[in-house]
Amino acid sequence: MRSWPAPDPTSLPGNGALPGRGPRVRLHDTAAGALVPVGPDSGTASLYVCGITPYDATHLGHANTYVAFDLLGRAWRDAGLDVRYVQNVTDVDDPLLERAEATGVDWRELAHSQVELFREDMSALSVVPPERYLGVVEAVDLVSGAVRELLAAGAAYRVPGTGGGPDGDVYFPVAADPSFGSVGGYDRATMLALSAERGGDPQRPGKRDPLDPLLWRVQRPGEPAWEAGELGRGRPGWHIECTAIALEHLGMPVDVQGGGSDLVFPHHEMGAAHAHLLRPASRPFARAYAHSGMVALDGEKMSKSKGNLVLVSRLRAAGVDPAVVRLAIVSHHWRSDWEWTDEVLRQARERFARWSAAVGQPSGPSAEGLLAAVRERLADDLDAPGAVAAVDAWVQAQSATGGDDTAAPELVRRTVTALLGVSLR
Ligand code: 5CA
Ligand code: ZN
Repeated sequence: MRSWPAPDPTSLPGNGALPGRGPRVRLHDTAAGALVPVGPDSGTASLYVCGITPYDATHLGHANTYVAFDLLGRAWRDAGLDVRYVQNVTDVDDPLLERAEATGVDWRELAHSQVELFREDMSALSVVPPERYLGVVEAVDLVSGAVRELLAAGAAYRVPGTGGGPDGDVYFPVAADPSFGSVGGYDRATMLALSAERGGDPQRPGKRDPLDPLLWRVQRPGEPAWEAGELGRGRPGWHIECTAIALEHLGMPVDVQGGGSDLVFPHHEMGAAHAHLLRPASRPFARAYAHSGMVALDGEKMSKSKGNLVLVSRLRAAGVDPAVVRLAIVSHHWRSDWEWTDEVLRQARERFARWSAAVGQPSGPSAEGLLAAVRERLADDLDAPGAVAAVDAWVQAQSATGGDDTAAPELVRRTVTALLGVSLR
């Protein structure tokens, strides 16, 4: 699948846009419950971020997640690393098919139109595109191959049909992975509750463990399906999709597996368990599991199923500068839960205007300390609000006392563009 146009390469770190280099990046790893260094000392860092299920894209919650991992990619580049980034599109799954059915739109068309909007939004938000952007539809053979491998390894089993359903849905036995549970660290009661809430089927009869997730769903009447050898016609379960794509296009372990905090369990826990059985010698699946906070609207998590959405495309259509939207996002810590309000947008607009005016001046206070401060803040668990505060302080000093460094305004502009991804006007 086509990704989206990249920002101007000369605006990115690591291309001579900024003098010197940033420090090694440390990030909060959900599995360790602590900050860990992420990415190698030199060479290429690998990143897999879970992509959208393409209906009702792109809301501010999605944008928050992809901007968070874009900050990581920029910090890595600034530290001298190359970045190999892969993202999926869940373009076949129950919620997408249900929405298509409910609205009378062909599921392929729905997915196509929403992916198109997502691309435009990501590009408008200056998010550096993944090197590989893959839908499940185009990765079906890869995913069914992984399911067959698990069956051959004894790490998958078939379940008889119930309630008139066909025989042969394939499930993964969570008991097969001795480290199952280590990503989220949840107790069993919590795992059962989250599984029921987030696409699992703990009530399904015939499973060895209620937590066991679906790997392959045999075709039901009217559902899309693909031939998959001994698995029969059907479609992939959700978690195995990301595992199969990540193993094929990044290899294992990946440096960072990312997504929103609603993916810790079951999605990332199950994805890791699948990988541990597929490539036992290369454990763990990821060196770090990183989870961005949830964006809410009117006190509730913004979600497609609830319909309480602020869409990036609607803001753009209403004339809001996407760089202002990005500034509003990076003014919040990537791991914190926060609420989108008109006030958040108003403050970002004002800050953007102050910053733009400041970098348009012929001179200002020296900005080398600012560049070092922004780098230091971002390398410390992507503390973008700390970096924003450092820029605020420079802008404040410039308007209060000014300065005679004629290179400073341009250096501030480049710092903000390259590291925060916010292009000032
Ligand atoms: N296709 C799957 C991942 S394989 C999926 O979760 N799709 S999604 O469209 O529901 O979400 C896409 C990404 O946005 C995920 O990383 C998810 O964690 C994140 N996300 C969803 N809602 C929010 C929210 N309200 N705030 C922050 N991030 C969110
Ligand atoms: Zn995923």
